Amino acid sequence: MKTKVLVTGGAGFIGSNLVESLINKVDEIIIVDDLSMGLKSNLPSSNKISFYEKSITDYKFMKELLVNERPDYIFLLGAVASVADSVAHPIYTHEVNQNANLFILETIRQNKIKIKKILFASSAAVYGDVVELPKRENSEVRPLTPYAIDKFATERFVIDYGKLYGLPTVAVRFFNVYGPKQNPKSPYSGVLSIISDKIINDKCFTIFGNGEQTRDFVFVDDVIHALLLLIDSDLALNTVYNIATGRAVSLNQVLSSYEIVTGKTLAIDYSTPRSGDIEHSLADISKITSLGFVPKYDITSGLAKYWQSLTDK
Ligand code: UD2
Repeated sequence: MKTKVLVTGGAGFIGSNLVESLINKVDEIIIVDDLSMGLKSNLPSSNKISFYEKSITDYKFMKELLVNERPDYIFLLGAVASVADSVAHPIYTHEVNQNANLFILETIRQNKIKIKKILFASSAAVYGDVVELPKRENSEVRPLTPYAIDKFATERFVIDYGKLYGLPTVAVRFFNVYGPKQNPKSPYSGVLSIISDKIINDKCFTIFGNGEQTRDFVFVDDVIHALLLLIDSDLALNTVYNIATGRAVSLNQVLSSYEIVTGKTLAIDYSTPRSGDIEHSLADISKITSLGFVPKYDITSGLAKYWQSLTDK
């Protein structure tokens, strides 16, 4: 039987890495991406891919697509991905990050589309400034921004559509994902994409604070393995999983590892801590490791592969 997969946000950082990995595994990949963050050049060329430059908020288009294509699996990765953008544009963010995803769920329900699994990408941002570490999926949540509020609410909708209407779903909370195709263009882009950009262009990197803040940085290849495991596992049903490594490293440790990997010395200056920053973030990943997930990359091997992808071009 042919397998058809829909990926919203498929031209973005995580989406395009997922698509690359799906190419050899499925028969057809439909991508919906408005290219607000993603790039068409992120996508491999393959006759298995149908690409639509559309917003997931185009309900007429999304309904026709779902009803006509009836995908087996759906990855909901399309989003306003920047927390800062969500603070600047809360209503627009809400349309994209929540309403458009709810519309997809409801269209599937109303049209009785037989989905094998639908996966929604949420974020560690839902934990907000909760100090408990490591963060477990059942830790307190304290969403502090429109981005985090919509991610948490949509996570709940996705899980509830599973429980109320029998739609097989799963949600994930990404921690600090890094790797090839991450877009460094905004000051609020993932810090490792910014550092990489500075190294390549011989520019100075500004540390906000003293560099002792810690994060659970997870390499994108590990994230893709986790997504594929969860979409396939019958045990991962109508619930949420942290996706991370379960290890925290400080920004200063990251910088020294990256200097070793690249053989370059990075010019650094220090600035005041960024407002709203949390000091430490670390995931408990025992829920997903109980399904067989093992992160393959630590920060050094992840950075080495990332750097190789940046310098291979
Ligand atoms: C990001 C998201 C957050 C959540 C989290 C996932 C933003 C603003 N925040 O926050 O909502 O999804 O990831 O765990 O998108 N830094 C510098 N210099 C720079 C850039 C960053 O020192 O040029 C610092 C920054 O102040 C922070 C750390 O690096 O302490 C990591 O920054 P980040 O934006 O990559 O990630 P995070 O966890 O702060």
